[in-house]
Amino acid sequence: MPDRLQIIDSHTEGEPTRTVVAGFPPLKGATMAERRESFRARYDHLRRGIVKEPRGHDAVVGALLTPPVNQGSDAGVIFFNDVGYLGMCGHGTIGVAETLRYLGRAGGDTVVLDTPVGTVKAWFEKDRMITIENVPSRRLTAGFEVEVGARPSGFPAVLRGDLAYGGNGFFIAEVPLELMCSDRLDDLLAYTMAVRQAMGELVVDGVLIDHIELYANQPGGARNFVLCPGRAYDRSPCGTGTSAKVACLALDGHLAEGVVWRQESVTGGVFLASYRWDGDMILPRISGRAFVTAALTPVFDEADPFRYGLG
Ligand code: PYC
Repeated sequence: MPDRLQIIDSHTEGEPTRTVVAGFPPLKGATMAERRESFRARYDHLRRGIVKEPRGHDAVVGALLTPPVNQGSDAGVIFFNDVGYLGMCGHGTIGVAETLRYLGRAGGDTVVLDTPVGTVKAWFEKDRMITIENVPSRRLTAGFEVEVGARPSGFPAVLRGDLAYGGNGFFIAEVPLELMCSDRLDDLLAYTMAVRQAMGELVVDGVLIDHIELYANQPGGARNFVLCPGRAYDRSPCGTGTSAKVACLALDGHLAEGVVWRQESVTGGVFLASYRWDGDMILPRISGRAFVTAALTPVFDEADPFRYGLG
């Protein structure tokens, strides 16, 4: 068991990514999905110790770098959070690309990363922007309806929207713009938790719907709030959530290929999104900025009862 890891912290449009760049034990598996299972089975205590309190907090998304599994890829990455593991992570991919650039490990203008749900590409653009091309994204169900019981004042009793996939599973529904503001953050959190509770554990086409995305349209795009698995909300507009949204817009004929959709989070972070068709697949592109905030060497002291996290 390692007693030290090397970590680079960054944030992407406000949402933290904690990238483990060295010191983690090698994972078994020929695919990233197998390696994620090996992580879960053997080292879940390290996941907790890296992202949970007292070393982290519930909004931190971890990213473990591994050797790549596919020819032509630069690295593998497994994303995780305070409650478990993610398929893909859009803000996290931008954070990892910036981290590799910071470490001088990015090579050229692009970084190709293998994830448990597919290979994604990131490229560096001007003004510190990084664009990623995500895994194929799609709608799973249109017109899905949830009745929400106890809820903060002004929030709808019935929500209707799309179940969609953008590397993770989302329920995406519209609410009035006046609710989508930082003054109502506590209410947005309480409401989306109530929505998730009302939905129960829902799996559609093998996709677990574990993110709730509320949005309100505004000129050129939307403002959103995304509840992640657990009790944290995404401070960024959520890359996989924006991908799922863009897929639904494409399928409804509301966004043409290559046209930019501006997705703003309730806390003010912005992603510029578009998509391209590849045969019958929708490949979303998400652009945003990440900044390195710290280089850490966490210590796991055997005498510390909370070295692997609280709870
Ligand atoms: O950006 O895809 C994302 C994401 C998922 C969970 C938190 N951020």
